[in-house]
Amino acid sequence: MIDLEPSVISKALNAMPMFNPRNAHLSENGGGAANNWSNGYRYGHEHEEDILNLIDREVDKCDNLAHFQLMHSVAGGTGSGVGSKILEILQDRYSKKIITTVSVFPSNDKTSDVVVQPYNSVLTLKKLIECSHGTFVFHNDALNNIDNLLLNQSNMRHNPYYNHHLNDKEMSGHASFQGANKLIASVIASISNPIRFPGYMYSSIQSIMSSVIPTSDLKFLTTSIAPFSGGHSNHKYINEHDMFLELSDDRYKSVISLHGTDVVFVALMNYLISGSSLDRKEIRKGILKIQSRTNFPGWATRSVPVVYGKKSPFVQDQLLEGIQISNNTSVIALFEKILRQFDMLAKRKAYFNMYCEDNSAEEMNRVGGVFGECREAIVSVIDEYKACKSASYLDDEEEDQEFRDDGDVEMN
Ligand SMILES: Nc1nc2c(ncn2[C@@H]2O[C@H](COP(=O)(O)OP(=O)(O)OP(=O)(O)O)[C@@H](O)[C@H]2O)c(=O)[nH]1
Ligand SMILES: [Mg+2]
Repeated sequence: MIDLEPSVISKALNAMPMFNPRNAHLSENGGGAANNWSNGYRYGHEHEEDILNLIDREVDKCDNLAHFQLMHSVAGGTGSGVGSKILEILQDRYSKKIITTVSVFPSNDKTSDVVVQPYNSVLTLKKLIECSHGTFVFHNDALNNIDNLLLNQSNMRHNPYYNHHLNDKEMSGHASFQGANKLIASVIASISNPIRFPGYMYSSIQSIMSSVIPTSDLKFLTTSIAPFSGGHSNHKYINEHDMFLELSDDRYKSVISLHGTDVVFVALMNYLISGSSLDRKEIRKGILKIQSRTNFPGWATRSVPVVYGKKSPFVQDQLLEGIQISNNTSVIALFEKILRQFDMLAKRKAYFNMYCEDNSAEEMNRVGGVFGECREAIVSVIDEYKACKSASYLDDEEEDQEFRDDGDVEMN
């Protein structure tokens, strides 16, 4: 756990007494990274050895290390800048291990109090494109929407994921990120369920990731969690089939779908986590329904893998729960919006000086060049997600040409 504001770390340690304080990195100076990616990245660079020691110490305790997961925000200074440096460190030092990230994207709806958020987001996205093998995208707008939806639902106080720990003040204020963070925490915990309670399938991160990431260019993942509707009293009536439908409900997804446009699903995987046996007939019915309703591109397998997760023996409630991991084109809208905000600032070179080492014209040009490269990398991810909608996406043009040329020779 790393933050440049000591008060944040001490609050987190107080809230989580089980967390080993030796694994918390505190900045001596305090004060945070002032919402600036460069400050965070520089700090990470200067403290690389400390950060490495912290990681290595935990790695040494592992018998069979498979994977690293970075949890961060892309918009401030620390999560984005230090997070980017950590991704580089991990890629460099543990090149054979899988790296996934849980990346929180800021709200676009509200006017941001920090004007340079688009710069930080674009700089971080470039590192995610380079270093992460799979990124779970959590968009604060989508999480806020779920928040509001649940607040409007009767009985939501007892929702198994959401509010049953919130008191009245929190319910009425619904301020801060408490609800959003609970959702994120539930999803992350569920994703690793088959690894922590292994069954005969999907008990490794490789098998999960390879089911939802068909090519390394398409690696930005959306999640949803269920049940939401009806609250606790109806929970026991939600069967496997209902669960699948709820998981595919756009309103409960961690990235907002493009309204009015068809979202194409490259891959989709459902988890069913239960303390008792599952009804295979309802599962089959659910899969068929999802397959008929989901917009898969022509080249995709259309299969809907199902992970059968086990409930922790420490959890009293053994009722059915589910999550969905999908790889879909709704990230296009999110990334395009970030780029539009980025362009509005960058075309005027606004606040470039905050990212410069000195005030020289060369340094301004260097920063402009770096920003341009990052922008290009994001445009190419957007293009890839647009291209994957086509049925011929996986066709190799060069191979096709060779094939056609070979055909010509034979014909002659
Ligand atoms: N979902 C969620 N989003 C958060 C949370 N904290 C911050 N954010 C989002 O992340 C953005 C950046 O948060 P900061 O706390 O400023 O980022 P930081 O990484 O600590 O960086 P500095 O404070 O600049 O050092 C905010 O604008 C929010 O959009 C949280 O607890 N949950
Ligand atoms: Mg901070």
